[in-house]
Amino acid sequence: MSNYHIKNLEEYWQVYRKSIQNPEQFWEEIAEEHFLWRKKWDSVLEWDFSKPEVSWFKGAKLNITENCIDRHLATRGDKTAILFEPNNPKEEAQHITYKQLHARVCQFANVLKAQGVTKGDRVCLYLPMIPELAIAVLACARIGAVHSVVFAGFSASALATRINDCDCKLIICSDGSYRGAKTIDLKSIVDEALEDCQSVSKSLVIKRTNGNVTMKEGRDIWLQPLLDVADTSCPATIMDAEDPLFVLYTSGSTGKPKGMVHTTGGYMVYAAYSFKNVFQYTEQDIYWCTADIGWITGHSYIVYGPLVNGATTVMFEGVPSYPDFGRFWEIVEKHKVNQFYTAPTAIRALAKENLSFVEKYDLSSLKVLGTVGEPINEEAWHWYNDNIGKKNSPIVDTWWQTETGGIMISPIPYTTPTIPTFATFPLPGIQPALLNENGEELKGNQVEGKLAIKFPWPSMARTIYGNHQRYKETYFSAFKNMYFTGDGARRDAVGYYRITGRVDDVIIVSGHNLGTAPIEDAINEHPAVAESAIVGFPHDIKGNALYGYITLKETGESRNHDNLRKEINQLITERIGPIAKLEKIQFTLGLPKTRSGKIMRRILRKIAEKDTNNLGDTSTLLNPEVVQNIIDNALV
Ligand code: 6R9
Repeated sequence: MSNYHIKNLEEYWQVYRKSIQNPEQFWEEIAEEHFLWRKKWDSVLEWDFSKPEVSWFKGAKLNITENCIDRHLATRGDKTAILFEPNNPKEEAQHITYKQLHARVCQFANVLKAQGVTKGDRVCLYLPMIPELAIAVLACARIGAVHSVVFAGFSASALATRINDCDCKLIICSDGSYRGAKTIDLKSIVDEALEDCQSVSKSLVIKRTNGNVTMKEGRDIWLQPLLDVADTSCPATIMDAEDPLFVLYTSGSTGKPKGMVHTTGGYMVYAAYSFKNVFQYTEQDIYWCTADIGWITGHSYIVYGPLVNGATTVMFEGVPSYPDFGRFWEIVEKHKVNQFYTAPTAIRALAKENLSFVEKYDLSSLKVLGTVGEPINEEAWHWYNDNIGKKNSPIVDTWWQTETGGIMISPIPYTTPTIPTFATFPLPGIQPALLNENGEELKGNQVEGKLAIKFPWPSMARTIYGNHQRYKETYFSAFKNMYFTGDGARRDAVGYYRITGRVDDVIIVSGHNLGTAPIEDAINEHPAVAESAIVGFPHDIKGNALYGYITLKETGESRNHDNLRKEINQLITERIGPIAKLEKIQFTLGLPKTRSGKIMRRILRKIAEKDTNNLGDTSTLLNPEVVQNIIDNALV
């Protein structure tokens, strides 16, 4: 039996038990068999959650790019590593083989070296989803520089905050980016950000849109001419397993964004292991994750996880709605995609559109469908299952976080029977716990509480850049000797986990704990509803009452809003009980979302509480315009 690739439920249990009984032996066997180390570790795991300090494979030496590229060259040199699908469907797709990727990463790494970047330096990447983004990530890793990718939808001030927080020495950007019908002038955003960034002395600029840009003398350099003359081989800098690989920012409920620091050895092992199992990747498969490399999902499951496994990973530059709502499915057909991984928000947006956008395409290549980022509501799950998977492709509802580095709770397709809205079982090596308000662990099944993790796993973030104290307070102070996720979950009769949402979204109404997700599920079942978000607001008798923000489908609904309110509450009563009925229902044009598609309930909560003077940090909002509209029409 191999620990590395699970193929049935019996094997899952055997492997899971082993991973709990003897975690060190479990991970050591995997690390030994499937990766290239320049030197083996002195110890597999050392940990102390009270400090907190965790190290995996201490003393080991490696370079992650040798695992992603070099060791595949003999057997997979001509296999496509990165399959690039441009924004414009008329522009040809690019197939970058492992050999070509090797040459391009080496050239890029040599350019970085020539610009004075050395091991340990932080490099900011602010780029669209073009191959150079993945290549730049790998080029940094090649020479031991720490990449800090900032999603290229962030504003200049958000970019500056992130650059300054980790003192980046250099930035890699592009002249512009294509997003659907729009062309965005990225370089001027970078110029504005750099006004406030003293640490950045150089900016390497990639040509993508050929727009007019201002190049600042002595700072800005076009990348291509440097690449053209760079050597196509570059020895990999040998790193310690616990050397930082990257910093990636995630927003907390308060304060400035947290720069989560991930290290090299453990991250590599876990990203590779979880990729292999959750997507059941086999050698000839074409795998596509629609996330942006600016998020953790892109780091672990577009770049590192797939490449360490020698996979073909699709990179898509565009958006699901361009040139029309069939674009995703057109790409699935065109490249015969086998595994498709996306977010519930994308599924809901596409499910609103006419089914003919799906039916036009042959989706028979699909074997596994995945979702990530937020709880998936039942209606969206069924739409995905029925219309995309044709009930033949298991849906893996993968729960994890920027902080966890890799997927933590997820079905294994063709192995774990799936149920809508359940992330099901923890992956091997992951030891979840549910806790009550007093911090006591709830044993057994049929329990609900706060979700924590009791034992280290290889890809956990090791600290917050420059602020270990905040790391300790945020994640290791709620419960003794456990990592606290900030999420709540229920464990059902068979031990399946269902994520109930952020615990800060739990609303206690008349003494009853209500998760936002199941109520929103019920609301979304109404045929007129596109999307919804509920929050609590203070209520004299109940303690809290529920305020629902509901966006209707764009079907020209001329329905009576009062009737609609009654019908929605009737549905909630049916699905959850009268306790979950909404006190107030406001129909909205849209919901405030972060750039990664999460509804910003914090803002909606403030509006419901009539506290709109200070909405907090709104720099990560994708659609600030809807906020004013919601305030203007608020039922307060
Ligand atoms: C990978 C990623 C993390 C938060 C997490 C949780 C929510 C992610 C989920 C899910 C329910 C899932 N979340 N996956 N909730 N079901 N399958 O999204 O990382 O951006 O850091 O967000 O997203 O609330 O705590 P990140």
